[in-house]
Amino acid sequence: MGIISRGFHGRRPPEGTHLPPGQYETTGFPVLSAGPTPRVRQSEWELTVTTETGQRHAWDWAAFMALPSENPTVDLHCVTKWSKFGTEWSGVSLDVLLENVETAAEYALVTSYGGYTTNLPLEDLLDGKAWIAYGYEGEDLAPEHGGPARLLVPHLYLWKSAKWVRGIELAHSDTPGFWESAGYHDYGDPWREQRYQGD
Ligand SMILES: Nc1nc2c(c(=O)[nH]1)N[C@H]1C(S)=C(S)[C@@H](COP(=O)(O)O)O[C@H]1N2
Ligand SMILES: [Mo]
Repeated sequence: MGIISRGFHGRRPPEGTHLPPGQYETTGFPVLSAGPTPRVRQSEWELTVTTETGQRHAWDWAAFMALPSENPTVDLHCVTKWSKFGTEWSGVSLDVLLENVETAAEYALVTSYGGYTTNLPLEDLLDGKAWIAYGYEGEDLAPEHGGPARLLVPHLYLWKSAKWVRGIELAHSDTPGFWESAGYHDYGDPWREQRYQGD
């Protein structure tokens, strides 16, 4: 990967604070899905990255599992106002996945099995800020939480963490995803309370 600047738009939490403005802590793990849970077998799962020039990179489950993985512990913040602290995941960093992807794109549109989409700046997927997660608390990621694999981008509201992830389309321009087209904020920084358009 090259060329683009690696700024960080997300506001960092004040020291010692876990709870963004307007949020409350929950210890449960609510399921929020806009439709039915797609059942995707590992054997038929594939993740593709497509660049702005049409270059296509694909990983089947075996190729994906052969990549080095990490065990991030992160806080989750849902726009419906619950936050969950200290969740433990297994996943492959987007830095690893995009290492050999030649692109000058600034935006990513993430697509899911089932049709969900969400958009974010490419730089928000880089520098240790995002993973393709396949494990949760030491177990396979449950289907209702996005298994076999989901995007995990915890510094933005959780609607950006696409469950049942299937593709990442890199582009020079920003295309709003499912919730972003329905009035949610284009970026979604919980520390700036960017819930809806105009926030
Ligand atoms: N594919 C897909 N991903 C999705 C959603 C969805 O409906 N479909 N919902 C989003 C929303 S609004 C939230 S809050 C989180 C919820 O994740 P959870 O169900 O694991 O708590 O998933 C996000 N990712
Ligand atoms: Mo959400």
